[in-house]
Amino acid sequence: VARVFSGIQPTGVPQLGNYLGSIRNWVRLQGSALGADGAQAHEQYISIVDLHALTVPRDPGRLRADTLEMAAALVACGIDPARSVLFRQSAVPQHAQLHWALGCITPVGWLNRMTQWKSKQQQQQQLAGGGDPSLLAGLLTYPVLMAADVLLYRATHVPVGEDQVQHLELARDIAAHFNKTFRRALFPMPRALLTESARIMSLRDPLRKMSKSDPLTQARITLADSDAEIRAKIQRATTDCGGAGAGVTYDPAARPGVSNLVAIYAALRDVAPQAAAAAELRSLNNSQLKAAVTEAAIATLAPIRDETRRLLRDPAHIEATLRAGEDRARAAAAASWAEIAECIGLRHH
Ligand code: AQP
Repeated sequence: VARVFSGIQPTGVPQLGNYLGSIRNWVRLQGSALGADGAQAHEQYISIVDLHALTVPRDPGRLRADTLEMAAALVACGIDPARSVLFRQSAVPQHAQLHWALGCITPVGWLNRMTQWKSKQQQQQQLAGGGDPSLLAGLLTYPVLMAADVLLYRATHVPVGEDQVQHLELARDIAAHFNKTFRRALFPMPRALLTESARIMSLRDPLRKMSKSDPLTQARITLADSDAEIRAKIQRATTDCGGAGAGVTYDPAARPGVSNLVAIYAALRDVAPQAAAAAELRSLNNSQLKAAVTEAAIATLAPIRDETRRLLRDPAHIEATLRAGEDRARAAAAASWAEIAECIGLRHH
């Protein structure tokens, strides 16, 4: 059986990039075969990865509330807890156990090569003015936890965006290294399920990606925004002029602001490629383009927001939904861990 594993950090209200880049693909995967890869039936595990969220210090109450809100938003987006195993990572202790076991066979050099780690290092050094950056160990070993997430369920496919490809390659290297070290073909090699979806950029700085935790709230559209907030944020989005009479074009290098709006419109309206959406919008000026994007965004996001609000009125029900998913995830993880523990010489039942 093919198994798909996906994770999302409960680091705030999910934003439009999370939805168009990931969540919507997970919803679509529920109803389809794994496409080009040929695999037909598959199980899907979707984890709210609260252990990963700890790599940045967080207020405990806020983290718990964000986790519940993330679960409500995922269900409102169409994740069906009967068809996908939806669970909190911290409810399945084997994630942390496998993280430790894998960390003990992973050379530090492999982790030092991760570009995300290198850029975090640079950011912190700049913030600290070249002094002691006090980098936390969790930031370095984060990709090992991600490998543990995927390998624990023997996932065969992982939907990833470009920015996560390197981490998935590391997970494959760790899996191969484990299999070789313990002379057992225990872990299948997880494959990337590269999705077509575009990277959605910040509305304020279209050279950076849209992010849940961007301190500039105007830079992102969240799944909780009111229609008025969506309208105001898109109206104030950074645009760039393509010269007199240029109209709308799709050219991310030369016109990142307008191209980001085109990419958002294309994703919302399911038009591909982006250049085809630009052709559709060609005759509009920038403010008409913003109106078209606003209309598409509200049409998609308003029902999700209203359903999330409705679900959040009954937190006990969301908690019960998560617990049911966690029972299923724990059963799979316990069986998997027993084999791993047996393999490496730990107590296994
Ligand atoms: N801007 C984006 N465009 C397309 N896809 C995106 N994703 C995130 N931002 C964009 C995808 O969403 C999935 C879940 O993300 P995550 O929460 O695990 O981590 P992230 O990538 O760090 O997301 P954020 O929103 O930027 O969170 P913070 O601010 O906490 O770091 C991933 O598959 C990601 O590719």
